[in-house]
Amino acid sequence: MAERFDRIWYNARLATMRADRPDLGEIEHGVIAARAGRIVYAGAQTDFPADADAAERIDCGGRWITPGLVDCHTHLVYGGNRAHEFELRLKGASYEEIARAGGGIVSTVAATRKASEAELVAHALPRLDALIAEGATTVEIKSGYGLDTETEMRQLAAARSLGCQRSVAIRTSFLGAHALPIEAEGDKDRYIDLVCREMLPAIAKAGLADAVDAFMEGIAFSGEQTAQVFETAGRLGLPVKLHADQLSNLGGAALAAKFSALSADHLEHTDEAGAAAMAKAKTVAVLLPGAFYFIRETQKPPVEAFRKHGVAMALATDCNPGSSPLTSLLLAMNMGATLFRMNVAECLAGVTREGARALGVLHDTGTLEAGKWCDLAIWDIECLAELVYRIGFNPLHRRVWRGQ
Ligand code: DI6
Ligand code: FE
Repeated sequence: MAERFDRIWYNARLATMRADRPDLGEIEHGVIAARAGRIVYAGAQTDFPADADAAERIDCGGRWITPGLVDCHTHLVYGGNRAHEFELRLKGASYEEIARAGGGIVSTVAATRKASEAELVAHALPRLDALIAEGATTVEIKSGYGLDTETEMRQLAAARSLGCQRSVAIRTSFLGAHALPIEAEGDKDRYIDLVCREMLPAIAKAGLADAVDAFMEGIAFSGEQTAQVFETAGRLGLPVKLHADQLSNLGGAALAAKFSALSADHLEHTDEAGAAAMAKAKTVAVLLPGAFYFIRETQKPPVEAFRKHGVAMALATDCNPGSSPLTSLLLAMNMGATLFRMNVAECLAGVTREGARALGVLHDTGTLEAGKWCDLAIWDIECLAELVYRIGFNPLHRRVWRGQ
């Protein structure tokens, strides 16, 4: 008897993004078959049983299918906005100057503390919807605008709740070590103690975080303080990631590698030794061209060194109110190519396979392969390079999340 599927997409061109296939793992005449939300078959039409039965068969009209997109680094739950700060920057103030003058992250903290969970969700939904409208099926969301236990937990709960309101997988990261709150009165060590003793255990117990992140930087936390957070995360069984070497080289990439971090992110100021350490630890480099562009950074991340050492590169929006008010992975890809000279295959892998790897969910999504969730983006394009090349144009035809 013929095998029965829930849905079959046929007459499609597939960019499977499989790591074991050259380039983008393209298949010109492809079929995807799904059952119970998972891909059962993704491959050539000729190898697919002609008598396969399905509740629904969808003619893709020769369109391209990629894995659903993965935005592996966002801060999209927050209160208020920072348009005023943007205006100050237009008058000449730098991102660091504003942060040091009590603006920046801590001003978003004040607005986030005032917002209820429902308000945080309502404020974030349009941003999430913008990502979804371009085919995102997995989105990471960080806390880090609460900086006290209650608000950090509310931010993470709001992020989780977004995942119930939309058909998208949300992965959360606890970023208590993002900035120093005003009430800490300049005492970073004491605050990190609070993060490790109170916030992290409470958040782990509540199951609110899938990973732990930190901001290691002159205007944020030192390597020692970051290590303290990572050791605590390790004891609680949570994987780590790091905002590393964004504004200066403090050795963040190497520290992330030392803790076998899932990813080190930003990396504009990372040196070759950092890249080599990341390669050894299989830590993914998450590149964030939106932030590079928006704060008019001039130092580019060492893409050549990442290639040379075989470091996987992901691309993400870094959606946040201060340094990257960006809600477009398509634009992030264009920026990755234009600003960082990544090629088309690297850009597409960056928002699919490598984004999934950076979140530790590559076993479940990020490529078109049997066994994974059937998360698809179906595109009205002639060739895949169009996804990277165009600016401000969304050719998404349909998005499929878990086979629906
Ligand atoms: N690096 C960034 O680019 C964001 N956070 C971080 O650690 C900026 C967050 C903000 O300015 O609100
Ligand atoms: Fe960030």
